[in-house]
Amino acid sequence: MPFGEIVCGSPGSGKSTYCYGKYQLFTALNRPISVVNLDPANDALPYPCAIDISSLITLNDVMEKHGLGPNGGMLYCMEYLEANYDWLEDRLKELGDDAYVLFDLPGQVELSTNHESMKNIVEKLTKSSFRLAAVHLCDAHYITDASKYVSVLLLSLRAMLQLELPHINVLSKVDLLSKYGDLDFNLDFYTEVQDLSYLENTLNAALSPRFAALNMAMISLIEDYSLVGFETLAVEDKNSMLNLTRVIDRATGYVFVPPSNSNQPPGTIEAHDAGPSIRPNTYALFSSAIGQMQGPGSNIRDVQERWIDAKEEYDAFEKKEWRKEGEMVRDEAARAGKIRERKAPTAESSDMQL
Ligand SMILES: Nc1nc2c(ncn2[C@@H]2O[C@H](COP(=O)(O)OP(=O)(O)OP(=O)(O)O)[C@@H](O)[C@H]2O)c(=O)[nH]1
Ligand SMILES: [Mg+2]
Repeated sequence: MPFGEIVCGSPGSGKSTYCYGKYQLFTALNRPISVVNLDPANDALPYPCAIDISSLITLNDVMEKHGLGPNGGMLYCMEYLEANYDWLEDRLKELGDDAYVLFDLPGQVELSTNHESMKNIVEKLTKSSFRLAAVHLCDAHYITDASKYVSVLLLSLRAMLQLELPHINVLSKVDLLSKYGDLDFNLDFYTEVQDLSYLENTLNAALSPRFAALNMAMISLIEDYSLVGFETLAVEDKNSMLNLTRVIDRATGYVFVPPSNSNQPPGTIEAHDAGPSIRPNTYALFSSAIGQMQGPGSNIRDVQERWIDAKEEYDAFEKKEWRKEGEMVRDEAARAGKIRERKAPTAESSDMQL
């Protein structure tokens, strides 16, 4: 049964970068992954692409041929993809039953909030036995302003109701948060969508009384349904990526057990007596998907400490560790080179053997 993620979110929220980051992480972990580009305007793809909508239709062609602007053209492309769903289906079948597929969507939010084509495509994928989760990225920058945070909450709720999939909202680019000054509340207030009435003072200070009241009415609607929550993501941070992966695996029910003959993942230390029979359990990092969430980055207070409260100290520490690691790799390579030199038969010794 193939699994996958519908990666959606507003323009520039980091969808394509996330797909590339996940491709690199999974490749290092020997975990299957294929990326499907469904953005017909994406002409500089950062990742190796298994299926590219551009070989079916491109935004430029549509704009030229039908005299449409970029946004109308994008909706046309999605309707065209829906009408030609068999094109996508045939290519997905070629990826096999064990595929794990990331669908990189365009940034137009209406595609995941009110336009029907993407919803219909998702329905068709689910019917063809795909187990999917929606990963909805929102730029973390929006939590620095109360009224923008309210609109991100509404947008996330709307996407959840539209796509009808197991849904994970993500505040992306948390590594940049400290640049925008102090937050009004701790990070967990925003991710856990705790008692939002605390936003009242901030909204009253920033908006006219009528708009502040409207925002408060929207807040109470969001609280009534208590559906929205957020994970966090800093795409270049391995712990952050692993934590988000665990959350998504949990939502889809994916359990990864590498084949018994799989190689040891790079950077891990081989136990002396680790034969092939115990290897899958040793390296099945994700087989605990249904277990407790643990590990660095799984606690939101740690995320706050890493990226907001003590970012500079952590950055300096990581830099030092990378330097050490680099030196170790260099020394190891030099040592291996010397051993190879010693082992290589000289012309004289070869003659003697003959
Ligand atoms: N610092 C930081 N930058 C990020 C992160 N994720 C993405 N970016 C940057 O954000 C910018 C936009 O990223 P994209 O991946 O192109 O965003 P997108 O959502 O695919 O954009 P569209 O396809 O245009 O909707 C790029 O400059 C990325 O390098 C992150 O976690 N941290
Ligand atoms: Mg993109």
